[in-house]
Amino acid sequence: AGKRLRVLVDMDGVLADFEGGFLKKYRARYPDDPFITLDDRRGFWVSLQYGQLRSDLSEKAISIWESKGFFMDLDPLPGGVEAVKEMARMDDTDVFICTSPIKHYKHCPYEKYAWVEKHLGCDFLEQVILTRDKTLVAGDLLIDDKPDIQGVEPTPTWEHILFTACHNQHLSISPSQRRLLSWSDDWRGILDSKRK
Ligand code: UMP
Repeated sequence: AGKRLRVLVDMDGVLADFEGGFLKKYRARYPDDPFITLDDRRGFWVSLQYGQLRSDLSEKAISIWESKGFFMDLDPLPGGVEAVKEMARMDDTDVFICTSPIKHYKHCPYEKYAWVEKHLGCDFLEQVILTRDKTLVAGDLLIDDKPDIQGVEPTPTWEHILFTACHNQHLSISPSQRRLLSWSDDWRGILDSKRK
């Protein structure tokens, strides 16, 4: 009897369309200001790239995800909800949603739970981990679109699988790092590669 596999799945940019939701609401709220198409996005931090475009745009970008309804209204990314549900039904597999809330806490933590309830069901609320430091969470795999995941633990237990997103698709990564190109890619093979 092998041990159970523990998979940590990020939310923004992996299950929920943060980038698409941001651009839509930014353009609606600031129709006369310049914007960055998803094709031109580079780097994990949206606020940083908008600030480089014009210094006042960093604050305007931040105002979008600090608004009520932003996280709740995010569309699911194709295949993500289905993949996570299938993982949760697999033998000897535990799946957790591991996501970092923004520090403006008025809406985001509540809406992340509400999003999980809406798209995955209330039983899945048991699987939600909100943390600003994912290195402290023990697991076999962390599927996440952020290229550098750091925190106080220098040697996290998980292997980071880089989930491809508009902001990281051009990044060259070390040969040892593995990518998941989308939820149509072979996530089952990645899970199997970690089973002993
Ligand atoms: N976020 C920012 N600034 C940005 C882009 C994203 O604060 O420019 C937020 C959105 C998410 C969090 O709540 O950072 C990233 O969380 P993870 O995807 O790392 O869990």
